Amino acid sequence: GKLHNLLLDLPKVEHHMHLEGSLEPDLLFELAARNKIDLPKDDEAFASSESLLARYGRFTSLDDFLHYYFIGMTTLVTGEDFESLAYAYFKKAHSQNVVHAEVFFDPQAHTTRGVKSETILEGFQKAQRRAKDEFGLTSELIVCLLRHISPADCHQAYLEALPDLKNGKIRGLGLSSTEKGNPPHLYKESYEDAKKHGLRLTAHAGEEADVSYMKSAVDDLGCTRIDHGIKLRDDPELLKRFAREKILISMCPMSNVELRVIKSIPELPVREYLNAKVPFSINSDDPAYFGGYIQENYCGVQEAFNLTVEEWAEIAMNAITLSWCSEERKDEML
Ligand code: ES4
Ligand code: ZN
Repeated sequence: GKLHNLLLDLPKVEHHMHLEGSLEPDLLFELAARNKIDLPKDDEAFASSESLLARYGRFTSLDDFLHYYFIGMTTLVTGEDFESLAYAYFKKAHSQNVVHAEVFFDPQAHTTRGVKSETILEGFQKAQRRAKDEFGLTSELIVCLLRHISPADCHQAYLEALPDLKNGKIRGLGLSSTEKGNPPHLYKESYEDAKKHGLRLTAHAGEEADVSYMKSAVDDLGCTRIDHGIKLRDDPELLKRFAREKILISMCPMSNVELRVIKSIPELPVREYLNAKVPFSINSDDPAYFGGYIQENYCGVQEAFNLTVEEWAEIAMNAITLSWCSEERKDEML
């Protein structure tokens, strides 16, 4: 049957969303005007928020999307901009019954334009505090290294984030951007250091590239979570290991369809992962770009797989128990 009302009421945890990927076209144009940021004049997609949204519906690949994603975020300049961005996401997430969110951000995309890391972090922290006070929604920040940038430059960015990783303002380390040709092991120096400090580790792997990238993220980087990770059926031994070690896969169904990684949601390995007890969560990735927030992704999975209440309960429980919040917070959510 259709469980969409149950899925809306279900307390949800989000593990895979990029705050910069929640920048809706209307806010993008508003910030561009306010901050006097020039958007590309040679691309008609930037004529209006309607044309931009229409272009978002025609992505051909991860890189095609990343082109727009990195232009969009150049409109973010002040602490208030980062605060508004994150607060708008938390508010929307709360409206869909998200009770806890672990969210990525890309400091390298901002510091290379002259935005100070403190500006970004202070803006996000204000939004996090407001979300907690107003909605009871808790959140954690995960800093992403951008793998289209050299491992040496990424390591510098990691070292800049390290004090805030150690003091808990940032909960963990991630790896994103162009996957193919930039395998996880290249970023070993940063991950090894983070591991020494006992930090939480994840990486985007097995999105566009093959399952060997997932293996490298686990073996070479020590990741305990993998973002996207939809290629596991190609390595049955590794699949068993994910189940045994409870390595969480943060899937993003609408993202995969919009970026043409799959043709449609039924192609996702949801049945295989449920049968093999590989833990996974369902997430929005870049909701302003892919046409839906977490609820639309949950409903898309239900349309495709017609899961039972028991299966949804298992998905929701795994999302809570494999979160990177405190044990006390998990107990509150269970
Ligand atoms: C991303 Cl869908 C996706 N893949 C890799 N990196 C990303 N950064 C933001 N969205
Ligand atoms: Zn992502």
